[in-house]
Amino acid sequence: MEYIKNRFFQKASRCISEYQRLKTEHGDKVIGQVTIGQVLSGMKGIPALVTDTSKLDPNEGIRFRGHSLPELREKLPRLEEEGEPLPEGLFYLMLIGEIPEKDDVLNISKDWATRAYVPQHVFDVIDAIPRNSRPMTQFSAAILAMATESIFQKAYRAGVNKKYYWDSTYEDVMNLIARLPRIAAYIYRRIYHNGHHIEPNPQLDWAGNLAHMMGFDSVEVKRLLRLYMVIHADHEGGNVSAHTTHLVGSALSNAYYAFAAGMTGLAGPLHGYANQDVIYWLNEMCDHLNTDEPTDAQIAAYIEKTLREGRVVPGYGHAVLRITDPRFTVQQEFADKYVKNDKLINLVNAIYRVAPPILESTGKIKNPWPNVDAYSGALLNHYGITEYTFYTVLFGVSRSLGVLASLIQDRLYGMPLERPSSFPLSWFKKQAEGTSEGC
Ligand code: HAX
Repeated sequence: MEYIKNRFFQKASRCISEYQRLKTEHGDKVIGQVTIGQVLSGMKGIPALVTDTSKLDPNEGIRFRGHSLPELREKLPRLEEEGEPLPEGLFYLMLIGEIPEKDDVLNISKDWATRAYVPQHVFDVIDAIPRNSRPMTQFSAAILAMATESIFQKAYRAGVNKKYYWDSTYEDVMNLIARLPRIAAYIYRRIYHNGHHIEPNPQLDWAGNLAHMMGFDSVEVKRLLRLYMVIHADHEGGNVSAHTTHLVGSALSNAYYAFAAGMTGLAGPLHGYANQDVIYWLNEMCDHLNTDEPTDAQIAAYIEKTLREGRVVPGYGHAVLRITDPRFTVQQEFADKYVKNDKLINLVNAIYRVAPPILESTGKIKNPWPNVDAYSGALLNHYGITEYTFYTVLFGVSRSLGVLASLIQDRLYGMPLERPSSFPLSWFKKQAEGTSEGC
């Protein structure tokens, strides 16, 4: 499949000189200002990262290389007329910047199938971790253990010229993405199915094979996982998993190190863990109310109780978005089309009716609308993937597509070590008030 690599190089290499030219000729151009509020609020909104794969608009949602999710569900190649696009096509789009032909997508599927061999020591590492430890602990450790395979690391040690770093990183990225479904499914079967593992089927597409190895061979589950892998793939460069992968990669750490670090960020409750936290919180609410079909008034009271206790309502709010997440809407449309009367999905829909005005009335939550995690667990649960502690691993498999496509680009552009400045709190106080006394 060298032609995909060549196509990427042809398209992206035009930007290498632009990157360097901007740096040297326009290095002094001011593009924004940084406020103390931004620094003390987690650097929100500071234009500080270069990411080509996708861009998030607060009032519109995610666009991958300029295409919205509904557009991509129309335009990206799919296996069946009624099916969902293959995530391989989104990867191609993010990497190369063009909507692929069906053959390009099928070729990526084949390429990844040939790269999907996971070395035995990676399974040994997983098996050495207590079975009841969190799936994301096992997932991150397995990715790290696979760094023994890094082609970039060997090329670096052999003294390869830095302008070719992107080439061995491309190989690492393609190998890593290809192997993630096998690792994820291995962890799933290990924890929830007594270690009865299912061998991969190289004839299947990437997401279809993941469903198969987890033990789901129906058309419906494969369709859902293809959708899932597309909508979680990328969310521009500043979110924790993407930024961490980029940051660690900027030290020339190999793709395995960088992505494992990104996954430990995804594992946090304010990020990807939210998809399991939603189900935990819904179960907790139903237990508390002693019903799985609470009224709107009961839901409202429970949300208020959650806020009073100083906890977050998982699945709601966002650091950038100021609308209902289009990834939520896409899943809701999917459920409306294919699912009839599921109690958990009905509950998720009821919370969407009840929660936003309550969250808005706090006056401090900037986005009272649901994010992607508010819906995903209920859909997976409906299709039989009920083990919600596993959901963040599925998110992680998908997220590899965007953040690792970006890592190849980082290498091609020759992006430097990331190293912002930090100051003591007293310095900020001095900037604001002219004195650092009291700090
Ligand atoms: N429930 C309760 N309080 C919330 C809240 C929620 N859903 N969302 C925001 N807040 C609170 C914040 O904790 C913060 O409180 P303090 O001032 O007391 O610290 C205040 O409202 C202002 O926060 P914000 O500016 O609106 O939001 P942030 O950019 O700081 O945080 C989060 C964005 C997504 C982390 C936040 O909305 C949140 O905690 N949501 C719940 C967890 C969640 O769903 N995370 C997944 C987000 C999507 C994602 O990355 N998926 O992987």
